[in-house]
Amino acid sequence: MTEITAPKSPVTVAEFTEGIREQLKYGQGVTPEQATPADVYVASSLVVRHYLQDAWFKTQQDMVNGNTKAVGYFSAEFLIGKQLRNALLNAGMLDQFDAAVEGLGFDPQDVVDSEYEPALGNGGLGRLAACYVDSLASLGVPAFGYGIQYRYGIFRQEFDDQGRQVERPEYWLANEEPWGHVDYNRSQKVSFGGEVVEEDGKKVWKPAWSVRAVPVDYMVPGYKSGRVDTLRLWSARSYDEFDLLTFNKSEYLDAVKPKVEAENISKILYPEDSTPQGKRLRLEQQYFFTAASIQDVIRVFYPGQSDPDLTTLPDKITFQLNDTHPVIGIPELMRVLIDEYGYDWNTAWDITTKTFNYTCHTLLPEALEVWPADLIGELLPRHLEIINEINDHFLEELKGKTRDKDKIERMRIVTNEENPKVRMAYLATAGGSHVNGVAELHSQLLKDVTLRDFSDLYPDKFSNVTNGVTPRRFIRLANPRLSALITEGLGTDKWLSDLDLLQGLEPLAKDDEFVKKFAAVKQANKEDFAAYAKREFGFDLDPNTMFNSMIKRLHEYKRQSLKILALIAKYADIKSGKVSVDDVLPRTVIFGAKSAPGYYLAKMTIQLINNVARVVNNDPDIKGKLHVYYPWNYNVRLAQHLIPATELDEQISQAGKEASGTGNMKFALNGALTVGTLDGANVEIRERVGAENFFLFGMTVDEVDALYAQGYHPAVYYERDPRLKAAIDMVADGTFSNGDRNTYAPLVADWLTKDWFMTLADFTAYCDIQSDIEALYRDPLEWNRKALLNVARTGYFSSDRAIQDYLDNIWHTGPLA
Ligand code: OAK
Repeated sequence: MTEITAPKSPVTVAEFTEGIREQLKYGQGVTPEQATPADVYVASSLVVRHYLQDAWFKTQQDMVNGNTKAVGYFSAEFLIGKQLRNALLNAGMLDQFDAAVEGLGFDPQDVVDSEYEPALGNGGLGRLAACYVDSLASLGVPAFGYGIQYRYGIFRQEFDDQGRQVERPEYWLANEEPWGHVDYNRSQKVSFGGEVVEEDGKKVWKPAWSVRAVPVDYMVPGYKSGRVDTLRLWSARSYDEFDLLTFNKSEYLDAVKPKVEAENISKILYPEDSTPQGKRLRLEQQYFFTAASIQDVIRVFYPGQSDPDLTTLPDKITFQLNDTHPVIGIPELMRVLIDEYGYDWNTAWDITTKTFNYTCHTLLPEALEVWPADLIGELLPRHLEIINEINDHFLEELKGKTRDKDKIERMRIVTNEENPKVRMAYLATAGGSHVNGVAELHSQLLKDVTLRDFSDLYPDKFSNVTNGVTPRRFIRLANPRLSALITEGLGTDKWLSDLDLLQGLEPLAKDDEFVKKFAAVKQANKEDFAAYAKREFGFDLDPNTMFNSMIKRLHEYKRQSLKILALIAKYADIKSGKVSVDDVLPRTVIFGAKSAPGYYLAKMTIQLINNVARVVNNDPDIKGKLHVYYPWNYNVRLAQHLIPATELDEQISQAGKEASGTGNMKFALNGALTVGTLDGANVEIRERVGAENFFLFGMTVDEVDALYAQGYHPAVYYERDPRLKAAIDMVADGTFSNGDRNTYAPLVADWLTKDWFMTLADFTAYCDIQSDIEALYRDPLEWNRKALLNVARTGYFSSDRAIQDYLDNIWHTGPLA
């Protein structure tokens, strides 16, 4: 058994200081007197990396030599957020850093703030992947996160003078980035296009062009585990800098074209989230990173072997496909096994299906990726052949399982039509061992609806792993005050690696003095957030109002419209005198959300929210009782500031549409109460915190289905509830568009005639629950008691528990010895 020690860390502040001085001198070429906070940031990051290096080596060596199966987490997105503080925490160097930096005359906050946030994801799926690699390393499990190092991450959101979203490029690599280690010597070749020919009775793919996949490695230090895993993000480079022949003719742009085209592959993250797309470049990206990763795994686990025994691959590593984006990896592994290593079909299929598993993260049918077979054939002709063959074998297998011909037809991986399509979710389900959803309700709906035929015939493949979030980033780093109070209450800080220990806070909810301390933490966090919002956005938040947040992607199903309509209804009531402003509970509503650039109604909703903010915040009749703020460019950093300061969290999607949600977990763990529907993980959060500590409203999945079946007419609800009518009329009459009735006409028309996610049908219930919320808020002790119970009872939603579930039920592996 190998003995594991915690990562070697600079025990003294003096050592950390000396490390920074050295890096400033030899790395940055500046003296401490000349250094800027950004220089100190780079130097400090390199010091941390330096101290983690041995543990990183050792983890890799033990992984290759050890007897524990590793995990390869394949994801098109890793929304990792800022690295420095997280690495310091996990490596046990936070205090040394603070003291060293202060000793050199810098404010640690300024240094940390110099880091540019890598925004390599759109939302939930990408942030989950980042939490999962943190937990894998913290549990001591050998793992690779495999993805793409996009040159441009999710766009930087700005608002124009009309309140509309404007997308700006997010060039996060503009400054020195000390975390990514570019490893040119371990690059891989990834090829595209061309044709398949027969040579000696064998299929041979003759690609037309290739790109060089260069790994950029990020350390993933485990929290107190002594282990450092690897996040390997591929960057696309050209093999040919330029075409000399063309260049000689002085056609510079043409000459560099191949380089530009190759490098385009990793240039930009697609800004879609749960919305359809079908871009060739996206397929290129998907193949690029999965192909490079599969070759890399063979290089790492079978070093120097020209004839490796790849039947052992499933014992060495298991691949988790984070939604369908990396599913092209399945035919790629088949191709590698058959064409490059000479395995027969059945052996290759056995290895492949034992190696892959698939997690689905959506319930929206339009978000399930389907690729035109033609496009796959053009880019990856050999893969299309293999996919067709997988389809044929699969249909044969189905014939042995059922006589229901319609069912077999419905389950085709490749559709039977003039322009056939490849259903990636079906390919993933057929080509792997396990399929899981991300919350109990979601996993159930996958079995009952989305993948019903598959679950009928392969019931054992299906399971659930309810999502989780890392307590290191989202409690300890985001909310140091609450962390200190939890540690005080429990008498230990072990909860950071065993979040179930939070249950120990339960008795303290009866202790008024403790509850008051808890309330004081929240109040201080609100004040901090107000100062931050002033600094960053120029907003004037009043920390003596209720802080009510809704942060997530802007999507119709998430129903930001419901929130804004309810707010407008309240405003209308005050304006019309139905409600006296003096009776209104002071509330600050904070939105954070990006919309996909081409999503018309979502973008119009952003504009509406901004204009409601403009009107309401400046209306003297409101006497400051209602405020709306929409900080632009919602990202991980903003989440870390806002979540600890929030008292009421909105999880108000239409039941049956939000696969899980992870913001809901972060808020509950930071002592916010939730107003929500029975959707995604809300269901499990409510079960755990208790119905009396959760504001439930709205239709259930069954009620939604019944209403659709019966025929949904949103205008009926508009006529029925005068509050709703007043709110919609106010949007329609130009109150929020300087009198222009056209601005929001498409949104109003959609609400009244389509309202696909039944915002109007849930409006009355949503407004009604507000009186419960406000009555409780008027009793601060009771509110905080319930909020504390939310903290005490949500330890289950740690990503450590989620990863343990994957280890036990799907990956069948564990920590290194
Ligand atoms: C993105 C692209 C395609 C399909 C799904 C997504 C996505 O981000 N889904 C989100 O995943 C989160 C993590 O599992 C869930 O919490 C969200 O409910 C889900 O929308």
